[in-house]
Amino acid sequence: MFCGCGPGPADGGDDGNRDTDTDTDTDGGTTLPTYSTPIQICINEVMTDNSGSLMVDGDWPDWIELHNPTSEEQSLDGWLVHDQSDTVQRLDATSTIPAGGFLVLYASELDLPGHLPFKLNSEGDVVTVVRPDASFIEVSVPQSATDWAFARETDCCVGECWIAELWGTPGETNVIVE
Ligand SMILES: [Ca+2]
Ligand SMILES: [Ca+2]
Repeated sequence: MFCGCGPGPADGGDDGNRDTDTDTDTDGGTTLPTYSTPIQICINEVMTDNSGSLMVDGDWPDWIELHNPTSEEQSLDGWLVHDQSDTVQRLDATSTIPAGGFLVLYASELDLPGHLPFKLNSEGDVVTVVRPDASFIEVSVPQSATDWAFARETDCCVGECWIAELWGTPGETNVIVE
């Protein structure tokens, strides 16, 4: 059912801000759509097996935290979210992230606002967020123990800066608990 986003016309990666690379367009042909404001949303933190980290709507959902490090509010209207299952959620105009803010999506299979129609696999999963221009950001989440989040050491840090953190910080800035 879902197609056209992988490997995709853009470079993917997990830093969320490489849309303006020119290395995907060296033949002088079509250029990728560009935004007047760079879209730098990142997948900031993921929990695939939540039993005590975050309760929402009477449920303990798996969750995905997105972060907007820019100085402008970002609408995610029309963006897609999926994992390795076949289920895809299209976000609507209610999905916005304030400047410097966070958006937590609940992977619960509950049919409620803010919830996704799939759960995440604690044996390991891949979370993908697809922008309207079909470029995407993606994170491979390793096998995780109950209530351990897979989190960037600092918000939207680039590269191999992921750690496992008990409880995580859903909806708040990522901090390393020493
Ligand atoms: Ca799960
Ligand atoms: Ca966080």
